[in-house]
Amino acid sequence: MRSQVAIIGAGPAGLLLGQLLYKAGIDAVILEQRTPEYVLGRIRAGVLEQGTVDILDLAGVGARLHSQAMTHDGVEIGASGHRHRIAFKDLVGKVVTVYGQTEVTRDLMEARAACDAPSIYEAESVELHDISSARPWVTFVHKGVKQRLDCDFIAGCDGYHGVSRRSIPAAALSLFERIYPFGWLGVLADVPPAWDELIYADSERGFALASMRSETRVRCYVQCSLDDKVEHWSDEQFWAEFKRRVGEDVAARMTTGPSIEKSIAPLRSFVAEPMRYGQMFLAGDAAHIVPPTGAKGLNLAASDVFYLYEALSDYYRRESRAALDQYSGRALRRVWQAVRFSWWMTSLLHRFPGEDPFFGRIRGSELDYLFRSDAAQRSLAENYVGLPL
Ligand code: FAS
Ligand code: PHB
Repeated sequence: MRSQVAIIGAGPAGLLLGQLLYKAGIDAVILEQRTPEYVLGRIRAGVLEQGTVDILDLAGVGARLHSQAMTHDGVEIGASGHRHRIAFKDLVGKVVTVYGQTEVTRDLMEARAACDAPSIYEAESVELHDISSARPWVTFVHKGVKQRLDCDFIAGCDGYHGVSRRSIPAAALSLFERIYPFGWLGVLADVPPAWDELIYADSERGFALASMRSETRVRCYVQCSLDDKVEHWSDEQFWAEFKRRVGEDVAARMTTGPSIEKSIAPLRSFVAEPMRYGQMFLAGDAAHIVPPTGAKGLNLAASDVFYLYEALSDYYRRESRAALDQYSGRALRRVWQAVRFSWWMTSLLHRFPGEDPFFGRIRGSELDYLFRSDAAQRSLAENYVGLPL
């Protein structure tokens, strides 16, 4: 089997790259270890930057998003018992789109199926070979049969635990990581949101986030300890804790309901440099992870993929390798801006176990400055809505 590009992973990064390459007439095969149902069952991101929406439109998959998504002109930050609105549209003239990653993935899957482009699900034991040569190749096992895919390029879109990054010799990689001493317990429930825009709440008991997927479905999170387990939390316990943190007015008017999904996500900042080795290019979580506080993970995957699509299009259209050679540096510049912002939002809004009192005062002073300063709010706004591609 042969293809111009082998894409490892059918999450948002792999599927979006596949769709962009298809539109450019570049053939690609996607190899995914799981089933489509499993991929769709993972509940993750909820907020899209305008740049991401534009890239989804470029890929031809924005129709349902434009008919069903909500746009938000701001978010609220809660601290010390009151909330302050960060008015994106007034501050920087941009908005964000609330549309779950599950729906983005579903739109991309349906578009790929409609153009009959090859995706091989349940592709096991994927291995990358000769990635630093001009003729890389991939092997995998599908339905018990070992197969080989020869290609010009490999796109490692297989997430943090994938095989692509691990196929790069350790000596060729620089890894940067920060593990946060807490996680997020998230609940999805079919109840109407009692908030118009997202609420990021810092409270004495810890962080909480009130988000949503639609006018009838909420996505809510509470900061939890690293040794917490989902089974430790009944729905009633979750809602009681969420209400203690999100603010009395919201707690008083909100409805609760049974969780249709409940999971704990660990929080880490992680970057692998460079995002390229030979003919293999990393994109999305395969190259970097951010704590979800800044709503950047999915959006970074989209910008990586856009840069890689442009570079591959240049190569196949004009036989130019310049953009391929610039890919890693271009992507990493935006990655580190998002890593910094996500680290800052996480440090600002979470109480760290055993936090020294000095840092606690610094955090309080930072929030006080944020609530008083248009300049500080403009800085948060321009990062949250997304820096230019
Ligand atoms: P993904 O991990 O989504 O996809 C990688 C794909 O590769 C998967 O389908 C996997 O099965 C496949 N794969 C892995 N190894 C393979 C192999 N060896 N062979 C073949 N296939 C392989 N971001 C936000 O913006 N907001 C959030 O609230 C948020 N919450 C998150 C919660 C959790 C638990 C996690 C893990 C991430 C969260 N993220 C969030 C980040 C998330 O949205 C990612 O940024 C996004 O999924 C990145 O997409 P991909 O890079 O495609 O990686
Ligand atoms: C979500 O809706 O899942 C979500 C929104 C914003 C975040 C993190 C998660 O920062």
